[in-house]
Amino acid sequence: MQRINYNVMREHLGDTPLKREVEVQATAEELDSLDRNGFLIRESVIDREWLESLRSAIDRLTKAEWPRHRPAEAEGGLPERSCGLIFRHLLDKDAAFHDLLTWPPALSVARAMMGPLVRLRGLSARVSFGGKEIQDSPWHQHLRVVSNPLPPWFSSPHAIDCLIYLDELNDEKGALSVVPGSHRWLDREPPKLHHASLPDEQTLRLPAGSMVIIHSNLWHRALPTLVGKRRMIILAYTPCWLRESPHGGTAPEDGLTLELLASEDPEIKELLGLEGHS
Ligand SMILES: O=C(O)CCC(=O)C(=O)O
Ligand SMILES: [Fe+2]
Repeated sequence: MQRINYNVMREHLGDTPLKREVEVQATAEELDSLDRNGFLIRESVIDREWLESLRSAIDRLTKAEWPRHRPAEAEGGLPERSCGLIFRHLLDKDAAFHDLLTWPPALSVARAMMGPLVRLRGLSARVSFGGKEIQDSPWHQHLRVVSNPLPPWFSSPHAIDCLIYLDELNDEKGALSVVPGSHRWLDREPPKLHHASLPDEQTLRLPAGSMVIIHSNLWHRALPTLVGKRRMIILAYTPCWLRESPHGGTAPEDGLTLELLASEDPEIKELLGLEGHS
């Protein structure tokens, strides 16, 4: 654990400098490894009670959104392979997810890597099942904005995805593979629709309630769910002057995010992308 005292320099605007003290829930060596390898493992960081509450919230969402996500199932017209079910805008859909927004094990690491001013890029979930079509994800990365050639003032994209596993990450449920260091590769992208192994991949297996923090451009894939149900949440942060994820369209207008905003807390507004940059 270490403390970073950030001072955002904006005195020329007549404001006092914005001071922000961050108690980072990671050691300097862990942050260095996250920078170099692109991922950091947090084993069993979610306690039983919170895990049960998050699982129930995901189960409620699965039930509510099933017909919209799986219309073909009723007609027997399933594809041979899919990602399973992806839910977006979780803050709007169930208050059980609200504590994730400022959860220090994730947010403090985001602020240690990207500075004090970060915002939510997205809060989504993926649920996959065994015994249906193959449900997995091919190799991919999340910030697909890198051009060839790279111009001199290219802004290297940075964001962090906290992959939170509500069920055990194992071979039955589908492990997670990553290619260490691949978030730094600006001259290539993951092979298209590629599901098989890649050289130097590392496959992670972890207890339920664990988190893997990745740079959003780390090459990664989820292996197929063979048995039962696999539930995971993706909590993503990016510097606050960047935009939220375009996936999933605009958020519901009268969603539960309004409850969070009702507190008028400037930090919450900043995390939701409404303040913090000038
Ligand atoms: O399910 C996983 O382990 C990873 C999911 C993922 O990479 C994604 O949905 O972008
Ligand atoms: Fe992903």
